[in-house]
Amino acid sequence: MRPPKRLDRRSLLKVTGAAGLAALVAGCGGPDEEPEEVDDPEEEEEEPGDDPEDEEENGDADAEAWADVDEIVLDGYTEAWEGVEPEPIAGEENPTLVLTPGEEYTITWENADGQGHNIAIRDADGQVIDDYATDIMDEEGETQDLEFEATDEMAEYVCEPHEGTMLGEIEIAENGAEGEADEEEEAGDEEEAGDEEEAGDEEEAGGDDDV
Ligand SMILES: [Cu+2]
Repeated sequence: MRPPKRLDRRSLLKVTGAAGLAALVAGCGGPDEEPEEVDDPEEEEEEPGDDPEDEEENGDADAEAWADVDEIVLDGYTEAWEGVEPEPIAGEENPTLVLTPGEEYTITWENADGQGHNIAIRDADGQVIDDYATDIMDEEGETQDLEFEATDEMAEYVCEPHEGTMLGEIEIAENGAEGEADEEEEAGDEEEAGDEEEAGDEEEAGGDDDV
């Protein structure tokens, strides 16, 4: 009676992976087309008005929206990072990223203004974690990937040359993996009956009692 959530997630991963590859290939030395950017004004109109208070109150909904996310897309402007994907951060400046510890993520960002930017992940003390810092890239339209595994200590992502403006928070989801993570435990089979090992300690009493 298990819901097919797992399958959905797997196939989704494959699809995004392939799309990511295609985007990469297209971005390398190809023509200046950007197949990924599809302007769809209608879609924007359908979005309800931005209501910051609403967003803050919907912490659970946020966590749910981030549950299956493993690819994050940002545009790098000197003024701020701008969210592109996933949906909850689209169009947002220096969006907060909600990550689940132990999950692998890729941040792909595009240099949107031709200034020298990079991306780094820091802990709460402002220290870069595990060399998660990319080389500075200053060509407009260029993209860069940073792959990492989320950990509890991650607190912020930043462009090191512009840490005053290009800095966003990382929020670590607690128990975010509950019920849907890559658990391989198929609960149920209690096979551990039967092996009653006989602890054969036959006490050798009274060895040294020579009287
Ligand atoms: Cu920058």
